[in-house]
Amino acid sequence: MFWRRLFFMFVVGADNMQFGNKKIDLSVPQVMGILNVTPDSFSDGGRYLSMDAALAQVEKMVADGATFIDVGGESTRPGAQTVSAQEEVDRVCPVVEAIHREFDVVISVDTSTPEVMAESVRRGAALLNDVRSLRRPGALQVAVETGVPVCLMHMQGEPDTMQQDPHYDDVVAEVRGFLAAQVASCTAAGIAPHNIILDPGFGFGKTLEHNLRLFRYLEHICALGFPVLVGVSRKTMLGAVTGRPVAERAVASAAAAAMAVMKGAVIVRAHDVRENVDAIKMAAAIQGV
Ligand code: YH5
Repeated sequence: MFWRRLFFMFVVGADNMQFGNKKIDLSVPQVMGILNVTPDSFSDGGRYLSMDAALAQVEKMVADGATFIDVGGESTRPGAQTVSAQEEVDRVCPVVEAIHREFDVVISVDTSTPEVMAESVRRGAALLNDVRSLRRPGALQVAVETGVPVCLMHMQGEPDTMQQDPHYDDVVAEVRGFLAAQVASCTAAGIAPHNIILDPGFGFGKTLEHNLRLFRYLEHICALGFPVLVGVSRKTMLGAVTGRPVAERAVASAAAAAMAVMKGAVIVRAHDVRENVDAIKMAAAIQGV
């Protein structure tokens, strides 16, 4: 797998990945803008999402240079309410459909729910981003059937309890081993290797020390030979280092994004698209890509 990818990169040329009808060159780092569609994000105070507000944010992120928009309707915060599959479909899919109609951007869905995956792809999503790595019953099967690329992320435990005393003997080796095993089961089930993106899952069942160590050795994750996506934007680890509240973490996010790209990541998942685009452009220019 690794050698095949290396052959493609150096002999065949540009490292393109197909998302629906769009080819994205992942030899150039790209930003994935985050769109939360949980009721606390764009609500009018009630439980209904304001579609206009959501689309205005997408418009801004696309204008700021986002290649992907990641639409998520399930909060993975500890203590967050679990939502039914139907409720998640109702939150996410109309937004996916509207983005697909109005913007020329790759739509990703941040979901672990097979019903949301299937319906989102029907309405124009071209990437399945699953923090549970397709381990929910039915998710892997649906992902295979849709044929779209998938992002497989490492998480220790489940969101509700994952930050209660996470433990690793060797965080880098364990995350790498988990991702390699997920690649094996996904390819065995019929997902094409060229449709796989990997993510070490910063903040998902990891202490500050685990996150920093994993970031320090991010090259070891990239060495698996798949495109790597990194999501550190505004996360608690940045607050722990800088002492800043979540609304003031854009600079720290962009700095970390540049570091991730220097270590080989190709997609950065971010709230502050403009800042992150500039940061990774500098990283890419210095690297010579
Ligand atoms: C990710 O890393 N993360 S949702 C806590 C925060 C800020 C942000 C309080 N989905 C990832 O963004 N998908 C999420 O500070 C993701 N990789 C991938 N692939 C959590 C989130 C966040 C949590």
